[in-house]
Amino acid sequence: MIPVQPERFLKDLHDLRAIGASGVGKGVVRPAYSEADITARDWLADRLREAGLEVRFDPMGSVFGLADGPSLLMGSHSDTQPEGGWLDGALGVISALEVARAAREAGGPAVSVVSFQDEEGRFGVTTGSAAWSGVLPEEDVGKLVDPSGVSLAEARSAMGARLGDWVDPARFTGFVEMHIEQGPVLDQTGGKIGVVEAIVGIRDMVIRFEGQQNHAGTTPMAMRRDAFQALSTFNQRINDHFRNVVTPATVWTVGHVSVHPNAHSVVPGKVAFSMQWRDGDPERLARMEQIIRDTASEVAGDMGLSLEFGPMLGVEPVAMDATLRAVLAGAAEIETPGKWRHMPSGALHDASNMARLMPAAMLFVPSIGGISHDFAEDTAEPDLVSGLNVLARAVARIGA
Ligand code: HGY
Ligand code: MN
Ligand code: MN
Repeated sequence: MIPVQPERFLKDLHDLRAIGASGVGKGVVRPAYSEADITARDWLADRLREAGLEVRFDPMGSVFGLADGPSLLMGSHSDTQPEGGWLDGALGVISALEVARAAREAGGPAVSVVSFQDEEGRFGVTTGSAAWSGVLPEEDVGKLVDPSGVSLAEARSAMGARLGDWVDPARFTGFVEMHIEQGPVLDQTGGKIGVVEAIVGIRDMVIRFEGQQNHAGTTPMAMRRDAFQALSTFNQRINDHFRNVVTPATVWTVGHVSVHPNAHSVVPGKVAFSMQWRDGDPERLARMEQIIRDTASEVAGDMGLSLEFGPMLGVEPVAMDATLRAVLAGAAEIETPGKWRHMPSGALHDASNMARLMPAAMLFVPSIGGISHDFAEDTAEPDLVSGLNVLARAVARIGA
């Protein structure tokens, strides 16, 4: 087992949490390329240097700490959702730092560390690792803009001269990511460790309806071409149409809505909204896409509005590497006997993209109340340390 130091690990987790602290509970606000995000990456770069690793920033702003020669890559992301939890991504980055540092102090195995940029998708879907793995073609990166219209190119320029060339994936023997579950399963079953079998696939696009902006008092209901009513009708119809296509594990979300002009006394003429759906079956994702496109066209036709689909982003469902999974499971049985399980991931992770480049595997620890993507996200510290110990035991086996 690699001689990790839980106190040092927990201190670094809390020091990282302080960068972009929201002031609400343990929450953090570190959107990709924000000042807090870049400060956190510089802070991490210093820790990686102190650990004796070669620091590199790639063209997207993902930051690596590289061991010499072939090495296992470990990590996650340090950017957050607009209202982020202190552990989503950060746990994977800091546990990787601790394992890499302790392994180096113990004379091996060689472990490199990464914090990917924009896993939380301010600009896309797991943008940094998607660009590195080719899931997101280079020419599409330049077209990405965030919901407020800021382009990725503009936001990324804040990282200035830090940005360098792509790191060659061939130097890595595999990728291992620890992450909070972000769901209720371990919390509700008293489980301590999840060994991830597979990660769901995702589709995400912006849909726009445009009707007629008008006076909210003088425009009779029958004469309106109300963009919000179109969204409302669309949402109700897809929920009906999905009924015989989806399973209890399928999810779909309208998370971001902008109504124009967003005023009490104006019939909204425009609406733009995010349509995101996830499932483990690519066939089902494709069928849902067809239903979404057909239903939006039907509503636009029925209500006399125009319709526009934005570019669709996505990542395919992916299975985790069986060999790495078996080592994680063996370590979990030693560290948390009978308190671990194989389980799927309903959340997307950088491991989804890494699995295209090399053998990839993930480890979960419980989320209190199953809460994540919220300032209230939290995990009991003994559970964080259990996860670290499972990693330390597994990486000693993997790297041997
Ligand atoms: O949305 C996700 O699944 C990830 O947390 N970005
Ligand atoms: Mn995450
Ligand atoms: Mn997340």
